[in-house]
Amino acid sequence: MADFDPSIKRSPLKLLHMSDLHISSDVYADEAFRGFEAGLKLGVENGADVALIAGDLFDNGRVKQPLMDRVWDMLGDVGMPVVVLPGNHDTVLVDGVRLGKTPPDVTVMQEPEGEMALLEEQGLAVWGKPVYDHHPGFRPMAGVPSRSDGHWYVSMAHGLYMDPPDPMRASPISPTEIGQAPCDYVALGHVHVFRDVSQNGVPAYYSGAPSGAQTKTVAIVDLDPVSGVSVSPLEIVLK
Ligand SMILES: [Mn+2]
Repeated sequence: MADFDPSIKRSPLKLLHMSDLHISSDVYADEAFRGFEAGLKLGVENGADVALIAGDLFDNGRVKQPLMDRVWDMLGDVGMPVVVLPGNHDTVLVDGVRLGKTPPDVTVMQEPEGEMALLEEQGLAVWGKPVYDHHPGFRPMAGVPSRSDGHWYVSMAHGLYMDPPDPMRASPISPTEIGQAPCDYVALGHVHVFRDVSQNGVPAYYSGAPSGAQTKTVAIVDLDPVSGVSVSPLEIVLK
């Protein structure tokens, strides 16, 4: 259960939650980039304090270096810390092979067993396990560490929420894994539509993708010490 222990002092915090941007897509390269730009802009306009990208920032390993550099520049200039969890399409982001030099305020998670990003100034801890092997044995939400301090605590996961689970599908996420996560919020990616899969009082959402064939969205997440957690989809209309 998400806990709101009154003895722990937390300040309100606003997150921009995006996923599945698929920059450099062979199918909709231009739209993917404009969706990324539009999503960041909505986050800034809505006063987000932190941006979370829950996987599939890039579509494939053929992304050109100048485009990658431009994406890092834009994330570095957005005026808030950014945490990126590599998804199954982000082969350029894992192993550090092509990661290169990312801006100081941009964290790209790398640890195969999961890692914690601690944003002291924002009072936020973010945990995530990057996708190295997109197969049924990889469980993106297995082993979420317990809450260790008074910060807001968010888990990011790139995978497929299923109830009931299908043992043949890759990167599964179960209702129990979400319901037992010791987190204030679970920021999901992989499904390209905004979707609420909260369990047992733990808020968990897919943000949807800001480009592509479905309704284009990002999510704004309000973490409030008094009223709790609220999540709103923001629709993106690309001209
Ligand atoms: Mn994916």
